[in-house]
Amino acid sequence: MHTQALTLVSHHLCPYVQRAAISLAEKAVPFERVHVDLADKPAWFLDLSPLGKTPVLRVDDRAIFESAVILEYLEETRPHPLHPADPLRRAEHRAWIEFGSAVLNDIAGLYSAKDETAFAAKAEALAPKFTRLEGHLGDGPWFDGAFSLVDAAFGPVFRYFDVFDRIDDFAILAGRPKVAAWRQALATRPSIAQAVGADYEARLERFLAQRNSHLSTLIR
Ligand SMILES: N[C@@H](CCC(=O)N[C@@H](CS)C(=O)NCC(=O)O)C(=O)O
Repeated sequence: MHTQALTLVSHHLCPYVQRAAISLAEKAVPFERVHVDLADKPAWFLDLSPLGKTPVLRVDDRAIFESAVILEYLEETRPHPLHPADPLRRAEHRAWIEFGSAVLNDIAGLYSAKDETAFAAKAEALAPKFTRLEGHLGDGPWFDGAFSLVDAAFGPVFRYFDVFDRIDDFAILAGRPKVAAWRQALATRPSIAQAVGADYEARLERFLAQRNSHLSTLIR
């Protein structure tokens, strides 16, 4: 029985924060959530977060940064494992979580691309990563057997596409039936659905519209 108070220092749109929120929900671990403005970082946050990034998990008066590290800490200390028991499979899962981070970097490149050419280049870099996933996915509904941290990492990835799809059909995920089924399964998982606030999509759309990017011009 853990008595430590957990606080997830968050940003409303951060996909890395969502990973930790999903893990905590899957493990039924109570926690508080505090949101920071990353455009105007408070001093207390910079004290806790050496890289100035969310998420940070406060455990009583200590603080852990980096989402992958937070996930591992929760695996080691809380019930309901989300990693496979076999070390090799667990290593594979960690690798695919890293792959998820690379996909998130590409997504940030996509929504920040300044013009149509740069946008197309970013979309071209992103699409093969989903082809790779299509080749790796099995019969579903989850990435590999039981719901795992890889699923927790990709729920926030597909959430971006829910908003992108409302702007235009960029066909980045098209023609990949296993990816489509996985995306749908992830969207219905309560821990994933509840990892963001009810106003997430409106907030993301506002954020994208204000980026002075190619995507911003498509929103307007
Ligand atoms: N490698 C980090 C990435 C976290 C990250 O990039 N967080 C973003 C928000 S989603 C952030 O805090 N950015 C603020 C900044 O870089 O100034 C992790 O996995 O926790």
